[in-house]
Amino acid sequence: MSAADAGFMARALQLARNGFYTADPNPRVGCVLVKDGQILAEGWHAQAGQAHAEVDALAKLADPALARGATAYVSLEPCSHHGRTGPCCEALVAAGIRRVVAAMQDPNPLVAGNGLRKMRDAGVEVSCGLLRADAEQLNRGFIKRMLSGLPFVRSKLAMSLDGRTALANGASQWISSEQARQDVQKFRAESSAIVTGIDTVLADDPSLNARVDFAVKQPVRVVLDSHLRMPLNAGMLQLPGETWVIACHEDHAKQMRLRDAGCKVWTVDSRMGRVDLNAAFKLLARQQINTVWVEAGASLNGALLQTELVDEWLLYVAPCILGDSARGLFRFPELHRMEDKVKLELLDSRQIGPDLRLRYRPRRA
Ligand code: AOF
Ligand code: ZN
Repeated sequence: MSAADAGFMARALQLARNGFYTADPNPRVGCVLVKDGQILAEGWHAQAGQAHAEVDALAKLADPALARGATAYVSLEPCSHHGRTGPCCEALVAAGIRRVVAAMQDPNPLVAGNGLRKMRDAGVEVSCGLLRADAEQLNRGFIKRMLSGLPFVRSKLAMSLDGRTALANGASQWISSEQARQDVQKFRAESSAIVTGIDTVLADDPSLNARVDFAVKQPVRVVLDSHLRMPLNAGMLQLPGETWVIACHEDHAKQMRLRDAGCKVWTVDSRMGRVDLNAAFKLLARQQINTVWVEAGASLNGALLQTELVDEWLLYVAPCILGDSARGLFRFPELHRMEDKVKLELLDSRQIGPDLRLRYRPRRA
């Protein structure tokens, strides 16, 4: 691989980002067609059901004949299956592409190396792995869902300097700054679903949508609601977009009323009388949810802390003090030994307006 190859792949990755907020549940993919060191056309995958990146790039050629003998740089292995669109590996071969450089294999079991193999079999020079780490970073949710059957999960927390998230009376708006809340909107916008607990819905009646000034596929709102306490007049039910309720108790009359109010209602296994979180997140992955953004209270976050479901904790720290009668971030059983403390690893930290944003991942034993 030459420096020129890396440069063109970097461009393909940049193009993939054009679909950052819209490609879901598909991966973000970019493609550059190059001949004699010159870019002939660029493409990306904008939205499920629309052209894949390779086909988009081929369609943008000034003349289809230009593709003969060209090299295609793609941030993901060209697909080999008939999905919502036809197989890209065949489109590239048919167009006369001589060389394909892919950043990574497609983890989708329907593809998983078949696209690369088919192109090799057709006589195309194929390589894979250039800037792989960057390509993987771009589609962490899609990759995790395909490989593990679980979504990539981030939970957002906001606290005062003394580690409190709400007053004793429950008031929690607003601890963090306007800038931090804007930052949160961007994370919401890049997520497939926003998950919360029923207690948060009952206390705050949140809208759980992405309020941003660019085009976005709105995340699905998901309420974990073991006993179907979801109010039929919840504000989110009046908003555009989908609301899903995940319960573990059957109550057919309430389920019907919620469905009439526009919700999708799912029932999963229970664990100690509550929604089994593992079952709930597996269900989300089966419904093509790649990435989950959790905005919940101390109960759900405490429960999540005791699972291995969360990949990252985003903690906004505001420069204020709420005092020791205010509530903490996580509710879970009292620890008696320091050895039992839950450990996290700091990934990065950043100042957002007057606040700090700390990003952690769990430290698995
Ligand atoms: C590509 N190029 O730009 C993308 C690919 O059902 P479909 O037709 O929307 O296909 C979706 C699958 O295709 C997706 O799960 C992933 O395996 C692959 N995505 N492949 O060659 C693209 N977005
Ligand atoms: Zn494709």
